[in-house]
Parts: sequence; C-alpha cells; structure tokens
Amino acid sequence: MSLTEKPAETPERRAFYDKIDKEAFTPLWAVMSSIITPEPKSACQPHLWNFANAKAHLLEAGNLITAKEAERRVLILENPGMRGDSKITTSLYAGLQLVMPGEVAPAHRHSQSALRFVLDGAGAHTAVNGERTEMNFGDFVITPPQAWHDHGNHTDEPMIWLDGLDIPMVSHFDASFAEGYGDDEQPIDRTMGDSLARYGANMLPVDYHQEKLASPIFNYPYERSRAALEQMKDQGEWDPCHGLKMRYVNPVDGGYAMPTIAPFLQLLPKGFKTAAYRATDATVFVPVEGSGRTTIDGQVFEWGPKDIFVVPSWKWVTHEADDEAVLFSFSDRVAQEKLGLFRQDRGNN
Ligand code: GTQ
Repeated sequence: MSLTEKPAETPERRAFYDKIDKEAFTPLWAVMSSIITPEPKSACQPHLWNFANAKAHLLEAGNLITAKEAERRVLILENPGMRGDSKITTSLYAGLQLVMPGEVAPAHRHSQSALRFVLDGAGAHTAVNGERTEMNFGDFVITPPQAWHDHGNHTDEPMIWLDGLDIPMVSHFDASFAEGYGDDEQPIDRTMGDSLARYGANMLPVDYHQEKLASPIFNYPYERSRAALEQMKDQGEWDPCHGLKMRYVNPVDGGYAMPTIAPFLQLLPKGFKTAAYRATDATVFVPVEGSGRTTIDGQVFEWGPKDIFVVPSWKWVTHEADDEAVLFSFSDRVAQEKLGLFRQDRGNN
C-alpha cells in the first residue's frame, strides 16, 4: 500500500466491495490516494473574466429582471472547472452585482459573510445594521454574518460591484440560515460615516469589547487605502513575491477584517515582475489600476482595470505590471490559518 497507488482490484476484492457496498461500507484502500493527496489537487482552474464583457451582460440582465424580483441581480463568476457549483474557488463564491438607478435590493440577512469591491458607478449605497455607506470606486465594503443588508441606488448611473462570499464554506459545514426583512429597506438609525469614525480612526470607544468576529468598520474607502500605498511606495521596500501588499484588518484585534475571507490590497510599481509564489489559498484578484499580465501554472492572463481573475491553490503565480498597478484580492487564508492549514512557498525568496 502507498499513498499514491491503489492496490489492484481482484475479482475476490471486487465481490467483497460489492457485498459491503449494500451496507454503506467502502474500503479506504480503494480511495485513499484520491482523498489524501500529497499536494493540493483541485478542480479549480485559473481563469479571467473581462470586465467590459461582464458589464454588457449585466446591463442586458438589467432589462430582463429587476433587483427586487431577483432579490440580488448578480451574475455568478463560475469557475470553469466547477460549473454548476456557484464557486469561483473551492471555498469561495464571487459574482458581479448590478443595481440600476432608483432600485433597491431588498433587506435580508444570512449566515454567509459578504465583501463588496466597488467597480463601476459612484454614490450608490448599502445599509448594514442601521447605517448607510456610500459606495465609490475601489471601496471595500463588508457585510458581516447575519447582518441585515439592503442596497440602493439614488444616482442616475448603474452601479456594479464584485461580491465575494463564503457560500461554499458555509455549505461545507451545512450551517446556512437566511431570512428576509419583510420590507425593502431597513430603518436607518446611525449617521453615514459613524462606524469609520468610531472604529477606523486608530481609536475605539473606551469600554468597547469585541462581540463579533467581523470588523466593526464596514467600509474601507479606497481613497484612504490608496493614499497609504502611495505614501509607502516612496520607501521602495518591495517584497519580491508581492511588491507592496497589505491586508485589510479588524482594528479591534488586528486580525483579518472578516472571519472567513481575507482581503488584500497591493501595489506593483511600473515594470515590476514578481518572483514565483504559490500558496494553499486560491485567490481572486481584481486589478484596480494599471495593466499587466499574470502567469498561473504557465498560462498567461492579460489584465486591465476591473477584470477579475482567479489563481487556484498551490499553482505557481507571477504578476507583471506594465504601468503602476494596484490589485485587490481575497482568499480563504484567514480560515486556513485558523485551522492550521495555510502553507506558502516563496521559491528562493
Ligand atoms: O448582496 O446580499 O452575490 O445575498 C449573493 C448573495 C450578493 C447580497 C450575492 C447575496 C448577496
């Protein structure tokens, strides 16, 4: 017996397997090499979705169904290696959501955590736990588990953002609960910007105690994050594998901003080519600024702003920026770290 080879199947063994099969038994030695693999083996494939095409499809969907009828008018970015599973990676879901002028995506809540990364349009809003936030290009917005949320667009432009949710992870644990609020919009009892002022100014309310795992900040405006990268880039300290890469944190405990999804923002200077890197967290990338290409397991993907591409677990990846580029990304790294599963390989770097 070995970890990589299956023992031969003899007629006697086959007859035995068939006999015990009726009582819901299966011999481990016939499946061991496929369930305990020496390295990650995934159905997840590298893939890129072009934003211009996505936007055209979304606007077409805008004429076919309202946000209200759809509950959420979203086109799922479905990994080509896992069609039909509503997954972009084995553990994560991603979709592009459209809210047309004057529309509301009605209030509901669920066990799944969501992140929004704003791509197109400006000034629509989402409400979370009684507070509204305006959504602008590059903003990273969180909907914590079981938080009431509705989205509205009072502008005269369609609004499109990327949704990242832990739907497959929650399914994996069979832990999904969801309910509608019963009204389109939840009541608003906090002023806009309250949570950012309260929790995002390097201070916390004096007797604040952490009750929930998600960050109490629910909009990390691009303006602030981008300004931080702009300041740091002058230092010229580039990580060979990542350029300048930061993680969005929960200011209460310094951990990742969300309990199941790890969000990042990174800058690659013009002409920078990263060293080969691989990690067990399959990652969804969104170029925010700049253009370039990413090579995943030998396959080259050319990208520009707002495109979306996915890097599977444990595949070698390099990024190359033609102009100064900013990439948003998210993965299940936070969950893997908590479970002691995360592994990365920086080559010789
Ligand atoms: O905006 O609440 O892409 O509940 C999938 C499920 C978005 C949302 C999605 C959702 C939402």
